[in-house]
Amino acid sequence: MAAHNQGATIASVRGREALDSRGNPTVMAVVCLSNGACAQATVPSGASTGTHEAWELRDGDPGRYHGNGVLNAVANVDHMIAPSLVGRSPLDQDAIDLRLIELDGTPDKSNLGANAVLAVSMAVAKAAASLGSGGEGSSLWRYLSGGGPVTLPVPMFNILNGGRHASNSTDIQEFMVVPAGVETFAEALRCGSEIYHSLRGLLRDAGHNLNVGDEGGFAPTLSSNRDALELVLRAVEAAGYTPGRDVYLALDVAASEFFDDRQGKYTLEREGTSFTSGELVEVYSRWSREYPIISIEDGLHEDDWDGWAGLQRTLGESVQLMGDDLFVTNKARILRGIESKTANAVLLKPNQIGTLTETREALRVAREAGWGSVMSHRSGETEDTTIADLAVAWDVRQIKAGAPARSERVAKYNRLLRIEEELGSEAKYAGREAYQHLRL
Ligand code: 2PG
Ligand code: MG
Repeated sequence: MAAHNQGATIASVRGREALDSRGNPTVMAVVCLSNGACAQATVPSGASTGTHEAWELRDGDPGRYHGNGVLNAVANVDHMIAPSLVGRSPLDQDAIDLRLIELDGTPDKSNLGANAVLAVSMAVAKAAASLGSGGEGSSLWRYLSGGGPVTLPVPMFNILNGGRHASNSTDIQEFMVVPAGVETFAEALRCGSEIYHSLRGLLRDAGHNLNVGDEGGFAPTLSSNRDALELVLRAVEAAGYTPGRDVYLALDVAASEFFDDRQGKYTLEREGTSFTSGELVEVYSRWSREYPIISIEDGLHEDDWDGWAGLQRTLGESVQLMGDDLFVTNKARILRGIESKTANAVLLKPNQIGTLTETREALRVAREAGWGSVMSHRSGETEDTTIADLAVAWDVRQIKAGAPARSERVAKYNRLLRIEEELGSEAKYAGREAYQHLRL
């Protein structure tokens, strides 16, 4: 590493408005260093957002982008954040993130906007990585791993989209296939793509529409959620894989989206029925006996802590029960979940909390409790591939980035392919080891 790089400092920080995969504005940050190197990062945006997530700052000006502009967040990058980072070393991510947290001064980043803060947090990490301080080259994953163990994560491919990510499809938001039983990430990607295309064939033969939802998965109009499970299972088989050995199934129910506050019940429109927490847990139990389901995310509402504890008691030994809206990548909520035994895994979305350091902290507490973890995209994504590097660098072991189709999804998977190549004979695919917290 050239000596002048070690002393490089942040020379400028700029915000930009860019579009995400749904055509909505989002925040990009560009960080340039005193040695002339520049790095940029763009943040994603959710649709089925948790109530307890950090604040995504939008302009609310109905005359621009239907109120979704982010010029205020961009201005916060330029005028509030930049002056306090210029001149600092990009190499101390913790100190940079702490400064961002202090500058914002609120528990939910509602002052500067979590979108402004995260864009800068990620761009600083990328700029620092370009200095080669990870030891070799300029890989973000290498820099962020700090020499610790790295693995290629098991991908969870969302091949059938429903809920808020598609119209007139299933109540359940995501039906995923999980190639935990193959040997390498490249094989896992091939497996996901082959199953995706088998599913397309099955849908076409059955006369369904072949439209896709926000995350690239198909969004057929089916008469029940179970039909979707059945179709996905058949697609696995049609592609020549063995369910429960090569490939498992996973769900993101996103149950907060269909919880009826007034009745205190969960309404599955496709089934024409409402369920209490306990009844819905029974449904999941049944499905888990009939299908090789390895993971259920947000099976219950984001504040149904008692229901979650019941779910964990019933299925927690054999199924990954993962909190997304429940935990929102927030250490305090994860600690509450650990204390009250409400789950056994955490979904990590950097923009739910606002900085890389806080995201890593969420992972740390979950891991210390023996929980599983999954790095995640959002339904509104961009070409930014930071989450692929984070998954490898932090040894997260699972990633969900949508279907193996549509460029903003595939960009993450392609990045992982390249990292696997970069690691060569040292590459290690997490495979079944990602599920050490379960009895498979
Ligand atoms: C989820 C995500 C990503 P959204 O619920 O896990 O799949 O969706 O970004 O809309 O919250
Ligand atoms: Mg989710």
